[in-house]
Amino acid sequence: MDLLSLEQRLADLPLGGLRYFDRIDSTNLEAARWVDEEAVDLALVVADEQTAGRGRKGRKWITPSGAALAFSLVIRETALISRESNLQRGGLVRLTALGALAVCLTLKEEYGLPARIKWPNDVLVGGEKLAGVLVETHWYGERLAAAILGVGVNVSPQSVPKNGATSFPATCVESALGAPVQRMAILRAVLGRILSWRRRLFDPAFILTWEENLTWRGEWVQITGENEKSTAQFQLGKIIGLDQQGHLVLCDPNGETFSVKRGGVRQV
Ligand code: BT5
Repeated sequence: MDLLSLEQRLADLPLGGLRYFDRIDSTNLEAARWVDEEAVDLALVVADEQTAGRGRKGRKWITPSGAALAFSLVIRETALISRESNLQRGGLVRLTALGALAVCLTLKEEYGLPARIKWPNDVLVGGEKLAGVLVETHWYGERLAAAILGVGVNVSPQSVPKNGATSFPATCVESALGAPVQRMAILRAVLGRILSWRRRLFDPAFILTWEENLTWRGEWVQITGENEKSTAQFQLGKIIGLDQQGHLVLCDPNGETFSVKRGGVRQV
């Protein structure tokens, strides 16, 4: 992977600029620095290797060289997410889902893999994590200046952290497929889907498609976050689907419905 071949490969996409690094701390951090230098909407940062890749809540994301995809897209059309009506409709959650859905649909449609989204931000194949999404916001005072949509995809087996290095089993595209794949082809396909679904972020079809691709629907899971009353740590529920804010909707063992805004799920 290098800047020239990336530029050629992505030439037909309406990107707001491209920065490529053989090695960087984190593409999300670089995108934030670029926002400070006035990055425009759809500016893209790609790295071959990350030395301080970021997961949610201060967790780490591992990206060794030559094996994975790590990129961040600057979203400056923040009206998209910060307009009051859109914030109430879960603008930022939808942006996280946009990344996960684009990876999930690419794996299904281009590679025939049975990919699923583990709410809210992971992409699984065969119950193992193959990609993660991290959306971070950049504020000037009280004004949302940009959102940064960061996506990491494990492509070849060297990208998969060793046993015990992750809290959840991990895999990669090539192991799931049993064949070599081109990182830039995946990047092109994921970006294409991000761009086309971004226009439909608040359409009913977006939540529906996201819901269709959720893993563990109809199954019992444990919540690893909070519900609307902040009391759902480890609460047991059967996944029903999503509401219009992109919150996960479940029913508890008494048949009562509840929703979860933040956190994650794990199988029981
Ligand atoms: C995520 O967080 O899954 C978000 C990952 C986002 C990474 C992209 S890469 C481009 C951009 N730049 C960045 O710096 N970040 C974004 P979370 O759900 O919190 O999962 C993190 C957990 O996943 C870690 O604590 C590990 O257990 C596990 N993990 C770390 N690296 C992994 C990998 N390569 N494959 C599978 N699991 C991994």
